[in-house]
Amino acid sequence: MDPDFPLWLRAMHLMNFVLIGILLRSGWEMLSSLPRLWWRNDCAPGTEWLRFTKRKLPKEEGVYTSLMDERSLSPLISLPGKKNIGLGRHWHGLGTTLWLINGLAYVILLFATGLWRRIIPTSWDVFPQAWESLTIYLGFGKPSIEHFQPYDALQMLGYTTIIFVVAPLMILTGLAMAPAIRSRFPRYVKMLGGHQGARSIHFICMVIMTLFIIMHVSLVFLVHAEHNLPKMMFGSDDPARYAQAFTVAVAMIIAVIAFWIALSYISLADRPRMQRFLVAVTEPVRRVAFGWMKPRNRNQTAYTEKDISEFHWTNGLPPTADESVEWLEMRDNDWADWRLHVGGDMIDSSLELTLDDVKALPAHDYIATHTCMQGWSATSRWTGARLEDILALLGPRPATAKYVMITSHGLAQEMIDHRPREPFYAVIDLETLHEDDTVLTYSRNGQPLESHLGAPARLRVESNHGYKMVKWVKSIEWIEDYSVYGDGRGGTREDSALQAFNGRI
Ligand SMILES: Nc1nc2c(c(=O)[nH]1)N[C@H]1C(S)=C(S)[C@@H](COP(=O)(O)O)O[C@H]1N2
Ligand SMILES: [Mo]
Repeated sequence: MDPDFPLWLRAMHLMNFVLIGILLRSGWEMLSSLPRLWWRNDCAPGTEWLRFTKRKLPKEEGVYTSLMDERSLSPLISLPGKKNIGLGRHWHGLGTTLWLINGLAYVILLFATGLWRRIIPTSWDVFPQAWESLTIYLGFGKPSIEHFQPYDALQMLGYTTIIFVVAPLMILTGLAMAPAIRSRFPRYVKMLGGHQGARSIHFICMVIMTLFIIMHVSLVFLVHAEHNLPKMMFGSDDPARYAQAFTVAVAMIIAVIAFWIALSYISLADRPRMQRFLVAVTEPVRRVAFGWMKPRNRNQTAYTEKDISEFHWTNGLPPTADESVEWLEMRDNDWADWRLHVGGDMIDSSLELTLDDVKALPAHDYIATHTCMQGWSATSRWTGARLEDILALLGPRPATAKYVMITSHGLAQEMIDHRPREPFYAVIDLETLHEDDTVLTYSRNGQPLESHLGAPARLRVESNHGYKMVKWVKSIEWIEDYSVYGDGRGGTREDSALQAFNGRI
């Protein structure tokens, strides 16, 4: 046995292969839900630097929704495939957690055992030597086996770049896409080029990672496989065991690919069950990873007037006559008859507020970046009344009220089982309710809310993804538990797209 290829190294290498596949495949699921990439944070139509769809975006705001832009990928390609961004995101979360644990343990062991010396170059000679290897490869030759002790200069450079540059960059840009980070550390996100910059860099790193994997696996089989494969499989540099190692390696690769695809089909077989499982395992991790950061910092000043977006995507179009004649009539009457119902079954008193009543409450005004979990973003100035101030008009919180449910005049864009569409709603917990920027807004960029953005009033929950931000708000109610409403997952996007109740990340 060659101690240079200890079991931990081989096991973690295999684990990494399995997990990277999960991350790539679930990442493609997310990309397919908004198959465009931008550097600009307003995601204006026609300004994307790369797109994977032939659809042309209308220049006009509010006629095209991001849900319409979704593409469906085969479960053979993405995890789980078939427009399931909610499950894709949960898989990405679970994959990231396991990949981080595996990767961290690997790097620690690398340094603890001194094995880092053969991966991280310590001499400038690595560059001329790598160049020499490269010219040999380019001439379709193989560097002789003496170069590999156990890695040649080109491998050292490749591995070091992937492990210590590309992987950390993926972690940093991945974090920047989380609203938990975006809303608390906006300057950090700005440094990476905003949400879209982070998303684009994440994508480019993914491409580098994918090309690396293809090259890496090919070279293992093409260059001195009789040495590589016995080392990888058995930890021994014994060419006599090549046939055995080759068979085990190929069988393992096939088994891993079959496992990746099986995850897709298992997920699709019972999507709500898979959502429950994935949320149950990822939620505690989120709590540990992000829980310590509460409460989020007040008085954000990171975004200023010059960050305000020219264009704002839409998700969900204004209610039509089959959705709410009431809303259309109120709109035509300039909202004079609009009433916001504030109450709920668990409380005897209720209120019907006019728009002026809402405007009479202390106005909260701020600039923030909206991120839809599909991938687009836009920065706007919002003005409104804090949700907690509105609920305070009812008196103290009923003792058993644990959540607030906000319901729209508009209907859900689609239901998970294609039953008739039900009113769009979202539920937030008490902690979210009391956050600084949980606001019922009536104005954007100093103007009354446009119809497509939720006129006359829409919810903003700046610590969360867009799916909590109910537009065309009809009622705000105290509730005890959300499991009795809708499909019981705490909101329309949770019910129909299997997003997590916790929309912070
Ligand atoms: N009533 C209603 N509210 C809604 C939606 C919807 O479809 N209907 N979509 C949500 C989602 S997923 C997002 S990202 C934001 C988009 O807000 P915007 O259209 O103002 O950009 O609205 C949220 N609120
Ligand atoms: Mo969204």
